[in-house]
Amino acid sequence: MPSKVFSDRLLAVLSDDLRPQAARRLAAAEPVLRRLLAGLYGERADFDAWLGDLMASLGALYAARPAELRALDAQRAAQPEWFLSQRMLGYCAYVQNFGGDLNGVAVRIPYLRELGVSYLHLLPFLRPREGENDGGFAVSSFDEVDPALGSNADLDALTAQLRVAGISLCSDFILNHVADDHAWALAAKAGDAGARAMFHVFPDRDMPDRYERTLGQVFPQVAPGNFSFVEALDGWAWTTFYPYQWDLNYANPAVFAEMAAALLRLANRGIEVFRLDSTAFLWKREGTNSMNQPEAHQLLQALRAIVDIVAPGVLLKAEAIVPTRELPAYLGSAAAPECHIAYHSSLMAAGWVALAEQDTGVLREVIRNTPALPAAATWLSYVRCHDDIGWNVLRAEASADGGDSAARLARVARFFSGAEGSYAIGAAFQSTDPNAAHGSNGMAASLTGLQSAVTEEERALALSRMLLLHGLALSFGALPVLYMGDELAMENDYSYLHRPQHAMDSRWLQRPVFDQQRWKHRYDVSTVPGAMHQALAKLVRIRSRHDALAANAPRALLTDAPDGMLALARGERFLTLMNFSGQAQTYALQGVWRDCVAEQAMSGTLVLEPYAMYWLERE
Ligand code: OTU
Repeated sequence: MPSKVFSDRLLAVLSDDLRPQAARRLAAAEPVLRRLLAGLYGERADFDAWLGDLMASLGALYAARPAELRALDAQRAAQPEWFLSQRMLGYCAYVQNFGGDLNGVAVRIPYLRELGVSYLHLLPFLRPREGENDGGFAVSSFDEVDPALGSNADLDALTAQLRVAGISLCSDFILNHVADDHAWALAAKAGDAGARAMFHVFPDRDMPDRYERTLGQVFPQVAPGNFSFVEALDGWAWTTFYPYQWDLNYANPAVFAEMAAALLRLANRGIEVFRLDSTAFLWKREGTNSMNQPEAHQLLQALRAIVDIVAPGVLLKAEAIVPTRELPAYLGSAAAPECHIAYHSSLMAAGWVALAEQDTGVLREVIRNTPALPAAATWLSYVRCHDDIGWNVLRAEASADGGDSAARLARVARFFSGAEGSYAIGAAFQSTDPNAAHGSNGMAASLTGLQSAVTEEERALALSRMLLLHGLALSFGALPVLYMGDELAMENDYSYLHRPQHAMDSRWLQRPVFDQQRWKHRYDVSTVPGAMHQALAKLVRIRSRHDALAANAPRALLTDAPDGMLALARGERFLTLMNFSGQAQTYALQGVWRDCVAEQAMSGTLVLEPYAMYWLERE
């Protein structure tokens, strides 16, 4: 059917004043959308009718988009690289830990502004499953705020206040699975065939066993296997994560249409960025690990085309914790854009490897494997997050020297669980085998030695290591996101051990409640939280003044630095030097530079003390 038929279904819903703009956006994105969806679902007899209905539903969501957000759309469509600025800074927190509830988060807006934050990722706040819910990652309703955290009206008020403060709200959009008490799951359990088809349900173990031959495991200890028997279904549901998180079946076009509409309804509440959770897992294929499949990318590109039509001010962020070589695909290309932002989990993990090994070999390899990006797309850099630091993404880089990557990464994991006289206090995640590496948990401060520090000198070293990792995230060329508590050097939280539903999941070590006492000391540099906060805030300020540090400004790895160091040039005029080792390192500067932190001129051979970092601009 001709393009016009589908575009008309969308346009028909709109008022006269909206139609010209919508028509322009459709001309640009509708052919792409149709091609992608035809590739995924075109074989179905009812494809044209389905697509027509999808377009009509997009039209209704277009019409419902508040004027204020439409204005933001127009502004951002005119300036699509707005989020690449060196003035963009992210902050990530759980609502309940940071502010108690959504209104409590609003109270902290001045604190965020003072730190220079312009992007706030609040971890899941939609109505979760009753009981265990994986920190909110098991969603029962995409249309309701978790009553424990507030109401939909509170969310609307928060997005409005954040917008005024110049802060974009980012929400998780958990599109791979829903909770087993989501309306679709309940209907499926009650015998509704249409609802059952929203999921991957198998009557017996035949297909699950065939898939299992090549599938990996995300939670091998607490949730082994990828399928769960559900009595009420009299069958096996695909459950990549916990048994109560049912994977959605994107081979069913109804799933795509429903989820796209759910995302846009949230966008119309003022959410400006969506963290697309577990994007790697969206499409299943026998004989593979069912990750990073071409169809997963087509689905994301289709979602992007929809956003570009209805809400072009909105950003999509891919959470795909996959090897470096699989990452660029999540950002798509100029011809087929996908997400705007993708977590660079390899860079994050490699920073920690460099600390553990006092050698930047793996980190350099990751940087070499990080390609230049299409315009208006970038990496998300971070020191750590609410999940574990996953080591397996580094398998390729960790064996680039010909060695055994599993043994090497297992050594790193042991280091961060505190073995072998290490300064770190953390926990290995999801592996009982000391020779296997899965992930490591712990707050940055605890993993860098603050919690184990006894002397002033040890505390100072821990602080240097924390700043070093933050310096990497801030200067790499990305959208950096701080993780709540790190800016105050908060340590591990062991309270999860007393909560039976969390005790098995050591990711809760790094999900503490915001520490009001440390916060009060944030200006007092004689305290650890104050020293951390002020030093970090200074780096943020320096970064904001240098367009050489903008996300996609040029970056080059300098090869003349010793193995324990990383030297990154950001164009001709900016240089960051980082010592990841406990030994002093030297670096011969060419020409005269200015140390942006100490505000003094530097030239000749520079000595970097253990874990020291310099941000230099050319004089
Ligand atoms: C994501 O993460 C979330 O960040 C986790 O908090 C959730 O538990 C999970 O999805 C399920 O919703 O593999 O790429 O190894 O890195 O669970 C998606 C732990 C993921 C996480 C992993 C994960």
